[in-house]
Amino acid sequence: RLTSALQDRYARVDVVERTGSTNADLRKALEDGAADRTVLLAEEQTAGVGRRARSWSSPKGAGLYLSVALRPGVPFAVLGSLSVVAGLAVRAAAASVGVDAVLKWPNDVLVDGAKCAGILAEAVAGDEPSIVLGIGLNVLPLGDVQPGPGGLPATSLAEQGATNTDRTDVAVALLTGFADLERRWRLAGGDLTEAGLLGDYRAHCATLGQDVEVQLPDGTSLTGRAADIDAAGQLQVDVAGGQRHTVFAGDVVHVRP
Ligand code: BT5
Repeated sequence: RLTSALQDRYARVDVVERTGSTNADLRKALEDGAADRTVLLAEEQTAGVGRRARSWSSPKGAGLYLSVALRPGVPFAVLGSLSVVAGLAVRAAAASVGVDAVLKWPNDVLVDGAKCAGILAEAVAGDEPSIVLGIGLNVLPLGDVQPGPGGLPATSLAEQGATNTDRTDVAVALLTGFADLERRWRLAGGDLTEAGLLGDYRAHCATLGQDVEVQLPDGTSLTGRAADIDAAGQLQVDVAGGQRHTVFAGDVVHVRP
């Protein structure tokens, strides 16, 4: 059902019972020449990964664990903004089953202060830049999960009152919506403003306007006001003294809501 519903939008859709990580599998597949718009969905992951070597809890049948391999033909430098596109697609899929989620920059989808989905974009430089976009979306309750960065607990669509928890239906909504948004993004050369997506992101981003501490990948951190998101999906932080910093990647910890 999934494969036939998606055949117009994707070159290939595979569903497997179990794998280590769908992102790792598609990274390898891209190296081996996989087509643009290849999807892999697993019922269970035994080594699901988050960012910065964290793990993603992926018990059998509880969530959607899927990745999309893309060769979008946009410059390597703007590939990161695809996380924003994916966040919007997850938000819309949750909304389609009656769950109102918000986005926490750069890659978390939250409902009621808890995390129901995470996004992992892994770009590969080269003559033809490519990217694997991984999405983990909790549909049914997971059991015990370690709270994430900033102490975020986990939740699922079911626990948030979803009107439909059929994972195939949610996967079709998510991947259909993502394909349509990604097409717009691609046609705009990866520029979120051009694609008309920045307004939508701003409207649903819970990070903007907050006093935040951003833990940067190099181990340092930055404290200030999350002022805006730019067309490349980067966070603009106004620090004390009035300087504006552009943050490409990091973990946001809310200082004061
Ligand atoms: C993420 O990392 O949020 C990105 C997660 C991406 C997962 C997908 S599943 C399909 C594809 N294949 C993969 O192997 N990965 C992708 P990060 O922001 O680093 O958050 C990770 C943290 O969230 C962990 O350290 C836990 O504390 C917490 N966590 C782990 N599993 C969770 C879950 N299922 N739901 C909510 N929180 C979780």
